[in-house]
Amino acid sequence: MLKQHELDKVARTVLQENDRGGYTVPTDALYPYQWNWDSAFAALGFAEFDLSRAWKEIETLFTGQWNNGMLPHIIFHQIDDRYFPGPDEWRGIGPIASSGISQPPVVASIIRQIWEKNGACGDNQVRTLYPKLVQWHRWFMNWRCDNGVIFVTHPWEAGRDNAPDWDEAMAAINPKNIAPYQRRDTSHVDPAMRPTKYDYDRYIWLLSQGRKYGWDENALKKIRAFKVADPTLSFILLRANRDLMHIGLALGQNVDEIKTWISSQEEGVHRLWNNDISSYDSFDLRTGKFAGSISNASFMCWYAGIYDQRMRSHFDRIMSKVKYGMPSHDPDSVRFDRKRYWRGPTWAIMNMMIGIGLEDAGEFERAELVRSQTNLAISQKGFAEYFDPIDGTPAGGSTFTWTAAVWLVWAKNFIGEQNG
Ligand code: 2M8
Repeated sequence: MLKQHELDKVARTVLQENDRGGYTVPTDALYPYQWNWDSAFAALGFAEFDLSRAWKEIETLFTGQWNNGMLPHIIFHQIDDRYFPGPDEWRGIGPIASSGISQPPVVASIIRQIWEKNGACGDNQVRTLYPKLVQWHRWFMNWRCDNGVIFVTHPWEAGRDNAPDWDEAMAAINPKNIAPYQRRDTSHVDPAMRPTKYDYDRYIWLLSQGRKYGWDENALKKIRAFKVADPTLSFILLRANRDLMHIGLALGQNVDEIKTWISSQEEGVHRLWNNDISSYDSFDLRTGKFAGSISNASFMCWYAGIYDQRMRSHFDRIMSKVKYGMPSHDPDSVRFDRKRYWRGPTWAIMNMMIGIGLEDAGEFERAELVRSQTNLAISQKGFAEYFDPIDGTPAGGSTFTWTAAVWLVWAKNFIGEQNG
């Protein structure tokens, strides 16, 4: 096991080696492009030792912003055949080749975090980025909001690709007429740690629908086959809107519009509460049915500033069963699969957001528990994409950008009441 300062050095090296000049890939080969929320976490990591590089990361991300405000989930700066589906499949309509959907909008919160930590450094960057953030958040409120709850139109939009949250909605899709395709992910990573072919057929079919309608949200709105209200997007955007309002006020901007978003979301997130399982949950907006899934996103309520004590008992129950951080799905569920991606493994970024939320809520012991387990995973097993939450086995890609960033900015630092 490496010592803390040695790990710091390795974490910095991971970020530097994944740097492709102005943007950072999540990891080499498996994900050779710029991903939206990965990039935001990369910026947070860079801000620990190279502030100008941190701002550059976010500026490069926004070079891919579409005219309608959407910030794509992947920006294809340079063609790389090691990833599928690439730019020819997606045919995004932005200034740079991109995908056609977005991803959890952590950027505003990360910008605030970096800006506040570094005083006046970054004023110019924040002033330039602010209107772009407003445009992006407005896109979410216009196209992904149903009475205050935020929904996904593709599992990749939530970032939790094969989570059990989407099982029923995915089962309702008949992926007919998709052209034959060849996956690349399973040539980089053990297929047992990745989504199945059944999932990929549906991912690709949903993508082909978007492409067919030229990513015209107005047209797509009428034919959507997948529309699931999601705690990841709902909670992350709520926090991001609060942070955006804070930034706007600091810049002397009128934030009335953002205030209306926040109030509508504060009302809306309650719709995610599933009484049958006493938890925040996803629900299918087409059928009204809950997914019945207690996931790591269910615990992001605190991150959104919803200080709901009802999630505590699930938190304590689940955390008593694992050693390496909050699993992406409830270990007591029959759908729990400890190695398969978003159906069980633990993810450093989710742990960090859960921990930050708990700390904000004054729940220092619980925050420290998630932090110390994440610390254990990384210090024992390295900078993996995700980990088996029970025995810590590293899974997915290695030398992973966001895991390195989480180490530098959060996992290595003890959380106690005195720090709160
Ligand atoms: C994973 O998703 C991509 C598609 O976006 C994939 O599997 O090909 C997810 O874990 C997602 O949240 C993440 O941003 C991306 C890159 O790390 O990989």
